[in-house]
Amino acid sequence: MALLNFERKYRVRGGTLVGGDLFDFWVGPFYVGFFGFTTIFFSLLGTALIFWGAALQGTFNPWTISIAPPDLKYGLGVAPMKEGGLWQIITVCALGAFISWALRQAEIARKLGMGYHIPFAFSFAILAYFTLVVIRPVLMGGWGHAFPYGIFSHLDWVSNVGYQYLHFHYNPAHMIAVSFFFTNVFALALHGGLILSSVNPQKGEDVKTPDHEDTYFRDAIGYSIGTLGIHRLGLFLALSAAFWSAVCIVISGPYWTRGWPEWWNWWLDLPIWN
Ligand code: UQ1
Repeated sequence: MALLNFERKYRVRGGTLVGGDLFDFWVGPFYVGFFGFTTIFFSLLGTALIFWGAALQGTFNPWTISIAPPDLKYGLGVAPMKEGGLWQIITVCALGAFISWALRQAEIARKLGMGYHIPFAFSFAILAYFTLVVIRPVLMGGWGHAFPYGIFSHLDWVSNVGYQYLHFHYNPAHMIAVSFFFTNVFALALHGGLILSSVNPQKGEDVKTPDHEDTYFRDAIGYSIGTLGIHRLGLFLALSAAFWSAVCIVISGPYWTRGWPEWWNWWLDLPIWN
């Protein structure tokens, strides 16, 4: 089917969450909608504020630009513009843009009568960011616990916070998150390899069917999860990786303040060793 043919079929009015028909149009290939406008608004404003912060800092080197959150002395209050207030407004813009994007995904899904799996999945990425810059700082009583917006500076923050808990790899939720990230890579490598091996044959050879794919794994390991199942598994693995990442940072500080290796003393303290 030619591209413009199915565009006529699917680019129809309706299904909007906000704004009725007012924003229900396309610009070139892009659906706009109310949340298209709010996405553009928050991203342009946020980006402009980052450039202002860079100018105040006196550098436009993309590696070293850094917008720091307020000092801990400001607690959970509003900080002066040049002392973290900029970071606070940029955070509002970032959340505004991310949430607008998720709602735009939901509107497009509604227009097409599809499920909400994509906005649901993206919301886990938003949750991970929200946990870092809002939930954990609020639980710890200061915006200064959030991370700075800069390429090197946020890496320094991750390293410093990690060492604050002595050895972050002993954080049990971090262990679960990392395991999910690795399992994701494993599953995507298997899936990508399997699909290419069956539907991208050499010249002159036939494309293989899902039966071939199922049989490959039954021959290899006695089990196939199926063509729908692998995508359910993939989404589960990806969402779990984001979820446990959020858990591992939100428990560091609000729940556990010492080194993570020490947390495992519960094991040595079990009464069964006597
Ligand atoms: C699989 O079983 C399957 O079903 C046919 C796929 O679908 C195309 C896959 O991509 C993969 C990777 C598997 C194997 C996965 C498990 C968990 C056995």
